Amino acid sequence: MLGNRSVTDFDHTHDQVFPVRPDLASTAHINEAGYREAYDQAASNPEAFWAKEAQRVAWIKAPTKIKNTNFTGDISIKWFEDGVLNASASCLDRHLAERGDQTAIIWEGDNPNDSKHVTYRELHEQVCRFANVMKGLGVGRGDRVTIYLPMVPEAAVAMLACARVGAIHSIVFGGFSPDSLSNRIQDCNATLLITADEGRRGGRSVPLKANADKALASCPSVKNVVVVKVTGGKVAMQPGRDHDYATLVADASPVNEPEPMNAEDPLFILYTSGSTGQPKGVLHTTGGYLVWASYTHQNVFDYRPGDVYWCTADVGWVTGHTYIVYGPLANGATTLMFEGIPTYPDASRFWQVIDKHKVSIFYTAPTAIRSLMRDGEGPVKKTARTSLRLLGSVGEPINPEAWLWYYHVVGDARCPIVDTWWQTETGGILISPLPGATALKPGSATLPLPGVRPLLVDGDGKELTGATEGNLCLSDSWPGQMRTVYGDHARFKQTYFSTFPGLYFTGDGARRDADGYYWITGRVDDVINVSGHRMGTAEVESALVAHPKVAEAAVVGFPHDIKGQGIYAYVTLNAEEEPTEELRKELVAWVRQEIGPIASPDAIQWAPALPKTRSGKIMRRILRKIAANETESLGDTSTLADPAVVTELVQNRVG
Ligand code: 6R9
Repeated sequence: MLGNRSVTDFDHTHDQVFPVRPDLASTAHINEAGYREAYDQAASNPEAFWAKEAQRVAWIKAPTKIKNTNFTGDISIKWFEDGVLNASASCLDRHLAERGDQTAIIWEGDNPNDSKHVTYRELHEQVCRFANVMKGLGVGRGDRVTIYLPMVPEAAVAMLACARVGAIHSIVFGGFSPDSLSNRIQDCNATLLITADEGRRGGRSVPLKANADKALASCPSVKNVVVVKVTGGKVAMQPGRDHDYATLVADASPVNEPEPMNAEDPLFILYTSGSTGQPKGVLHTTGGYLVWASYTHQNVFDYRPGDVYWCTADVGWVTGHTYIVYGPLANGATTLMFEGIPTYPDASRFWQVIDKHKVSIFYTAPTAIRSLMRDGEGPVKKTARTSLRLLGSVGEPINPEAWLWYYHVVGDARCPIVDTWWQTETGGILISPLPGATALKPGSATLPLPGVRPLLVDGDGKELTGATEGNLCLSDSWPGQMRTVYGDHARFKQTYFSTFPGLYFTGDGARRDADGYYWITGRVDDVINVSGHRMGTAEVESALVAHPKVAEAAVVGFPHDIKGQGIYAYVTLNAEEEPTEELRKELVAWVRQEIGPIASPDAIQWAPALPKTRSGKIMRRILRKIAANETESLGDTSTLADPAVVTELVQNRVG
């Protein structure tokens, strides 16, 4: 049941097709014929296609070399390599003449009484001032700056000021622990940290500065800390190291020349989880990323001047980078930045914000939709939402039930939904409907954008054709692709290009139907997707085994109604330890403290032993089945060293 309606009320069939709305087919930036043409051009002559699209950003020196990419050998990806630009100037300075007084950022606070508008002119001035502050602190081209801020306009100011002086920003989500923050600072040797006294979320405060102080105890590279006053909460300031943001900015000059950057100079690092080891620093460069951000923001959301565009992500994730800051600002859009959560003060908040600010394009995650569905239609229907014309989804597969609720209840069957598939690594959207070109099927990300060459391969890397299911790869580069893992090119090559040589492997599985539509089935590696957040099972395991009472741990994902996937941990204790409820709680708290709240295990099962092959490999396939309660179909267990282990685990399954 969906609150007061069941899914069958929406005439739900899995192959239901929603044709392109005729008015959109004639008014959208790209219609069906336009899509086919663009797709063919980008495939047959990428140089010409992207030379033209590159003109959407402001170049100091326009590129003449367009594409120079190689998915074999050492893997080298270069786009627009002789072009010179500055991302901050492309997002700000060039809009001043035409739309200096237009709102760039609408900020909506956690408290529904707090909101403000920042114009392009004001944002430009703040960025120039803060760029001068950073220069004064000795930060320049190529230096790394870690940003650990809540959802306040200063987060966008900090990003753009880094871009302005040529520094590389690395944003760490405010929900990460001091340990996670310190690992990410150490990996890139950041010299400056920008943080806040506290964050605010759902009426509660998050102790960012206190967390930062803990992290910095093990980060000698950080010479300066700039602290934005958000709540005014009392925090310790270390003289000489810590500085008040407002004071520095007030004293700085509002005039700043943007640093001319090469298209292939790094713009940012963003850490993301993989199937092994510690999170890796995904590196994006300036020209290709910005062109891709602008191209996809304009066409996927069919953005038009006058739209009020709202992406509910946090700037700590890639979606916030590309679709709150860089894409919308590159296109001169009005972008809404929301500090709060969907359920505070109540489950109507999203829809009230839409009415308050006349939002026309709304982009959120399936997990938010599913959690709001629980409260039924009431909280939605008490708002008007007449300003809405387009809805978007990102972060994980959207189940058809959630899609239909989003379409019928939120969008009043009037707004197309763009289900956008992409990754931190891809920089921007790769597979998505275009509102004026693509008929929609609930649950399908539909078709690749121009310039995107997906293919499905079997376990041996053999291409599968026609309607089929397999491992999702990309056979050629697109401008927004990541360039390397910061400081570890070998890991880049190993992670993405070694499984299927010559192809970029996404880590996702997908089905392709007879219409060529892609249906992403989820990760096929040891990455789990919890509420749209990527979590490596290896990370959670290493946090668990770091606890003094834990001998061994194995972590898998399991289906979760709201989160998409939940975290299920099998824990083997040291011989002398007793498995108690108290210890279970202690381990959950331990993981939260080690990694952050998003990594909290949903279930911990005490495992006297783990199922292993005779060569000692944990058989995760079996652990996944037990966690999902699919114990009748455990598959082949003949290679197990001790089959009795499985019987024990099945009997004592939690949940
Ligand atoms: C943008 C973002 C990437 C992983 C990706 C896939 C999943 C994202 C999706 C989707 C199905 C969609 N994913 N969008 N799965 N349909 N529309 O989320 O980046 O945090 O790096 O996660 O998320 O599994 O591989 P990131």
